[in-house]
Amino acid sequence: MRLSRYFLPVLKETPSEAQIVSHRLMLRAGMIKQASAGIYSWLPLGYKVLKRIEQIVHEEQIRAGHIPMLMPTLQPADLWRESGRYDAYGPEMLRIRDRHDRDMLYGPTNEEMITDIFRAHVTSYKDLPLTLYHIQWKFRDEIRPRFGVMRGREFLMKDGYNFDLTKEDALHAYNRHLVSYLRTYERMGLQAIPMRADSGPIGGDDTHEFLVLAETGESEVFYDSEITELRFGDREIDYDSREQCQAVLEEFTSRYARTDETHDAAIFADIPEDRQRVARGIEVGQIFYFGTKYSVPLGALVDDGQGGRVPVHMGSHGIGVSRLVGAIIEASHDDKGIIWPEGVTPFHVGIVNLKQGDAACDGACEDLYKAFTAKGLEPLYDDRSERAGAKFASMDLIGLPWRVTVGPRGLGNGVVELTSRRTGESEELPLEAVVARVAEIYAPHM
Ligand code: 5CA
Repeated sequence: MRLSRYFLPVLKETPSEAQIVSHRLMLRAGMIKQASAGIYSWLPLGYKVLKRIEQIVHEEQIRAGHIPMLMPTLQPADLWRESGRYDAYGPEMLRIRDRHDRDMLYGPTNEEMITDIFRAHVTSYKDLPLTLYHIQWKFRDEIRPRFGVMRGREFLMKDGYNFDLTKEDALHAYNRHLVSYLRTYERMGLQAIPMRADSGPIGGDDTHEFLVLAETGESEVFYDSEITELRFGDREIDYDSREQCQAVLEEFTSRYARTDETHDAAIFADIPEDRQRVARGIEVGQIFYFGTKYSVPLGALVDDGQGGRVPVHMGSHGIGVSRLVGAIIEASHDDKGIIWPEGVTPFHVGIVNLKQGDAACDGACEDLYKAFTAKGLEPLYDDRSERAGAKFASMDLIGLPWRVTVGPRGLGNGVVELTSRRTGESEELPLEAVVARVAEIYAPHM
């Protein structure tokens, strides 16, 4: 993409309405524009990051054996009357009446709708296990939408639902989700710690939230500092293996880590004092096992192969896709702007032309642009006739992890400069070498 042809409405002033850094930076970098409280348009740069996050979520869900689909945003109220949640959900649910006076709602989550699809089509244990998921906009009429996309009213969620014959099978699905979530967040450059939590309106006994530690997080968390040393890394896992998935769950829940809802001061006090941590975190996902809470009232039964019909065991599993954009920025920025992890960056590399209109500089930038593109990388070429300082400031603000600077002096020596946004360190390389170097950096992320 050439910046002169792009739509990147960066703001010079710091918006006064934004209280936390991710919200400020998303507005300043021209990623979002508020439409009304807690409802945002995703401008091109923000939309690109959102799509990258979605793509990682899809890849990791499919890797775990889960099946993508798409359910609508509007749901009939009658389904929620069947489960008993139509009244229970309260004022967070946006209720709508259509022209035929039918009660509808903008879905805050999809347990009822997916169970309705399941009961219409699945009648036998032979079709289990089954995990379906979608990535779809949700609406929760939050009393205090704030912090930009962090606590929105309309927000994008990945929500998945498992259907299993037995509790043991459903707990395997729970563990499988835990493993796939660990991989998902690490690919985004995040450490998200599973913490024992409360199930709230979704229900059930077993639930973990995934928290990214950040001072601006809305949740108070208590943990043993040893848990922050755990990494999933690039280990291979067989998602069908109960033992392997269970072992990962045990490893990642072997140290104390809880949100304030389930915090137990007595157990916490037993952790050596120098390892006790009280901090704040951003909840970027949650997994639930709730057994037959929805399958019983909605009548989602299967024949069990032994002459009986039994309600299926279920769980649901959510990732806050749009919230993640803010969470990643909270975890990765400096006073100049955003620093995107390679896994989610909107463009792989920025090209800054220090002397627009100079034949050698323009030619070298065009060559780089073509060479990066041929390697499957997306460059953002700042081809505007701006001062170098302004070009650097924009690049720093929008946070591409790598920048190539092309100037007449370097070109005279046959080199351009490759700079890391994270460390600020630069190295001078010939054109072909810089392309190979950037391609090598991104190889694990392609
Ligand atoms: N049905 C279950 C799992 S699919 C469910 O709805 N879980 S949830 O309520 O925990 O939401 C899943 C994730 O969505 C949360 O972990 C959080 O990251 C994100 N989320 C929830 N509310 C908001 C909101 N108001 N704005 C942005 N993201 C949100």
